[in-house]
Amino acid sequence: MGGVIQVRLFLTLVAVLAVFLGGLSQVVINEVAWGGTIASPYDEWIELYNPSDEPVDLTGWTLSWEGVTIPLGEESGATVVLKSRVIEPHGFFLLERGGDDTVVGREADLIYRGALPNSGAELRLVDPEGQVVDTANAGCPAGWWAGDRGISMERIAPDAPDGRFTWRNGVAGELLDAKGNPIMGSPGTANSASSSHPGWSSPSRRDRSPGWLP
Ligand SMILES: [Ca+2]
Repeated sequence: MGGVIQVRLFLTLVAVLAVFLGGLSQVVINEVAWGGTIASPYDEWIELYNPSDEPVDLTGWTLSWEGVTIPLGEESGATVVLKSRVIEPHGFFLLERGGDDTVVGREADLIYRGALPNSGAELRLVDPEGQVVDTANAGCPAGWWAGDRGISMERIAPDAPDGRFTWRNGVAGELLDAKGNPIMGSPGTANSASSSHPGWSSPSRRDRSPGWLP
């Protein structure tokens, strides 16, 4: 009998801890331009999004994939220039590769070095405690779930889980690349697919159902 109570107590503690961590871990990898822009395949960029009502200080956080680790809160390693450490509530954080000319009309929050391989990679967003807060492209057997050369891979909603059915190709918006072509994606702004998937705006990521499909 005592054993049953102990198991129940343990499960309750696990559930409380999961809710607590879930409430803290809300920044997501929202868009990945692994194929660069029409101007250049070198001109890659990545967008993070903070769906919460509180600003998030990224000091101590990293974004990484195989062979590349980008400190988000300090200029070291793959981080060349850091212009902002904080993501505002419902705000975006734009990482541009190599320089600030990758996306014209939207200043980068961080400039990094390192390539996203066309053969695919798993991106991992890690908080100061070492917790993996979010992933992008995890489990993809080859290449990427979406995107192409010059076309971004965008999450259909910030609370959508990382998976086969939750990434789409970016579409042309108002921002331009280094040669004046439209960016096929939405760096620093809401993803085009978000408006067509309002059902994904659940109160929190932990409430999502694995059965959800578009
Ligand atoms: Ca976007």
